[in-house]
Amino acid sequence: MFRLRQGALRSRTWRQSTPTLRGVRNLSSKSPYLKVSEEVQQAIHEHRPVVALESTIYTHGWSYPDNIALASHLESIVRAGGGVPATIGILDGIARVGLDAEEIIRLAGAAGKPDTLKISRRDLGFACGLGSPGRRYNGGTTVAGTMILAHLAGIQVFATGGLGGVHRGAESTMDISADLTELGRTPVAVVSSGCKSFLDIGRTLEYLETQGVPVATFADGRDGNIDFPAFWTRESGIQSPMILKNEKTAAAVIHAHSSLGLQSGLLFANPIPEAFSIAKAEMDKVIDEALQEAAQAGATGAANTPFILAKIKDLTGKNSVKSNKALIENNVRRGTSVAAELMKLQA
Ligand code: PSU
Ligand code: MN
Repeated sequence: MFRLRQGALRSRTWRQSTPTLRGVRNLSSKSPYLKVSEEVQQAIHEHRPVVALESTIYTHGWSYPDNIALASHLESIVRAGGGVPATIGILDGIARVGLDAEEIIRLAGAAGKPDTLKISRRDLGFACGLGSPGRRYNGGTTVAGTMILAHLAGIQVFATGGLGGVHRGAESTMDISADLTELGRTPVAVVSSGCKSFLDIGRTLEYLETQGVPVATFADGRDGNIDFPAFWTRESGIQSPMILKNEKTAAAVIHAHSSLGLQSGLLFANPIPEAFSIAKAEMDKVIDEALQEAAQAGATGAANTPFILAKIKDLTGKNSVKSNKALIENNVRRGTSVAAELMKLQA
């Protein structure tokens, strides 16, 4: 009864465009391919801050067992901030929103295996629809894949490390990450550290503009022109289209965007903490080498990003892993706080 009234009185916000709890239950029970954990369903019902976390970083980025440590640490950061984490991925051919600790260990343990998939929008049907009893697919969801499933579950905020983008040379290869079109069509706010400069950051921002995606960078007390960050470095040479003072202002933007019924996602860039940033010149050299090796190896299409990321990791060693960890943690902290501020506005 209470649930019905609440639904009827709800203003035109994202919550209206996302499935209601009843919708989620229906979706979960009607579709054998989607399972939203009880904890996440409950948290959404109670309007607690929920933060989506992706899993391609565990299956195609970090290696075992570091990926498990990272996954559990990120979840604990969300909880410490008063939120509920929803790690998202595909396990045994079922799209899962809110994997538990054992399930994360299973998925992370499948990292690097040839039948562990990297799942973006186009891959969801294959990952869930193919396979045979006892041999269903496992896979990490990319930013795009994670956004889709988060939205189906009614989650509005998602924190990650880096975002896919327009690849250098895309004017001939047309390699543009499906993360960008997803941001154009799925109303989830993504907190990331921008994108790595093996991508064409200028064109990535142009593409996001075309897709109607609000893009802003957290200023943290800085004035004047602020760059859209390039993952390891706070500077990219490309100015951020907008800047945001803090999590509260980010939440205000999400609230206004959704209240207007806009169906696109939002991208909030959170620059790497200064202490962990790596000099641009140093990274440029490494990236050039990684790009050359990718070209020589013929790593194109969906294999391109994981190949380059692995090369960069090889070439930079421990230093870049430490920075990578620091920035993801920082994004998850920030994402949790944005989700908490948003819940206050939507109360
Ligand atoms: N960029 C990074 N780290 C990552 C990825 C991208 O710096 O882990 C992953 C994310 O899951 C992202 C995906 O969504 O790669 C993009 O792949 P593609 O370029 O094939 O769309
Ligand atoms: Mn691509």
